Amino acid sequence: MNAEGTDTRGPGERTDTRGPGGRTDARGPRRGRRIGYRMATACALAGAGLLGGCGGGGQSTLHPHSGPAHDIRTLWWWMLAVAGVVFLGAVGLLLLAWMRRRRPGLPLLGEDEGATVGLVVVFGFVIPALVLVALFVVSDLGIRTTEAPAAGSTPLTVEVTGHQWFWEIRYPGTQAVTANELHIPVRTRVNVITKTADVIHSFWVPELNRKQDMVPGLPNRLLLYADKPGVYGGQCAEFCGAQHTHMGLLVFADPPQRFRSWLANMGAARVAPGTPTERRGEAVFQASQCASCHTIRGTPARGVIGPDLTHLATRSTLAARTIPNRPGYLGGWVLDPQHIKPESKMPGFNLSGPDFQALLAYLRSLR
Ligand code: HEC
Ligand SMILES: [Cu+2]
Repeated sequence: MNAEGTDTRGPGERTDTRGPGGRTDARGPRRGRRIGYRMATACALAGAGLLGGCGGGGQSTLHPHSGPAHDIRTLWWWMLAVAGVVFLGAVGLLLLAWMRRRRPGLPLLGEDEGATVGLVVVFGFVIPALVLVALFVVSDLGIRTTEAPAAGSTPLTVEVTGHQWFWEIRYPGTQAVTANELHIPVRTRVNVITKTADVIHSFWVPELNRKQDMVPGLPNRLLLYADKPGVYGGQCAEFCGAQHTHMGLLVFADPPQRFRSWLANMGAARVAPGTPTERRGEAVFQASQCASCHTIRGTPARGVIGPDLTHLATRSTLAARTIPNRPGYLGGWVLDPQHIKPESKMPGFNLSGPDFQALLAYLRSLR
């Protein structure tokens, strides 16, 4: 690309309006090309932004992947259409009023006071009331598919508990506990029980179903179903404090076989450390307060303030989808979580080189 100020032509060339290329203006095509580059860059950036919105772990209500989400999208388009008609009607009346601003009375009706009052009643009350009641009936009573599944009607139940600011995930009937990455078998109705350990959160996976609040002392239920394998993004949808934005989750809809082996692994205790470094790392973990907040099944670590780390290395993201689960990020998180998620309940740790490396090796081994 040719940036401003890199013109290498000599002064003579500038006045030569008929160069070897047959150009009539030495500047014209260049400037044109520059603008072209800018347009291309702008388009590429805009495109990247759009793709970012619908790439892996998509999170758009307009890309449904289940029956309930389809119904929600249909309702969304209907609401937009109805709102559009009402809006255009109001704008039309405003334009009409403006065009006739110098003429007394109403078109067709003249200066009849009764007609004026009638119009105010119709447009100000009757039409809005009809439209709002109709949309209410359709959205609140019409969509049955988004309802919580009847008790015992699903082959699988998952318990998701909201914490400031991560999701704890349990599979009743198994030992499996994990965080922020919920796996379900594809094309299977799953009953999600939503709970909270502190404030009100809201569980929302837009491509699969509606939102479900997590209210203290009142477990709720939500149906999760994915019609094709994939990864679907979710987000806490109820403001819950400083790091509400960084309370994301991923739903993996796996083929049944893969789901079963994933669940079996999640239910097992941690893989015992295989190397001296990993063994040293486990000792550092037990000695550095980590164990007072985190559980690693198969070790004395039984803390419940932070996420269960028994199979940490199987997750693709850390800290509720805030950073990728890669060595550099993991190390950065352990040393200074407050930089990544200010106010989160995990303090930073000032660990020395070899201890720190051993701890990281151990955490990376928790498959
Ligand atoms: C005072 C409690 C506390 C202590 C002590 C603590 N943590 Fe945490 N930890 C948390 C909380 C809470 C989170 C969740 C933060 C979030 O996502 O908002 C967390 C998250 C993590 C995560 C990311 C897990 C995931 O799946 O996203 C790792 C890894 C981790 N801690 C490792 C450690 C290690 C290693 C130590 C010891 C050096 C430690 N923690 C000490 C509370 C603690
Ligand atoms: Cu929340």
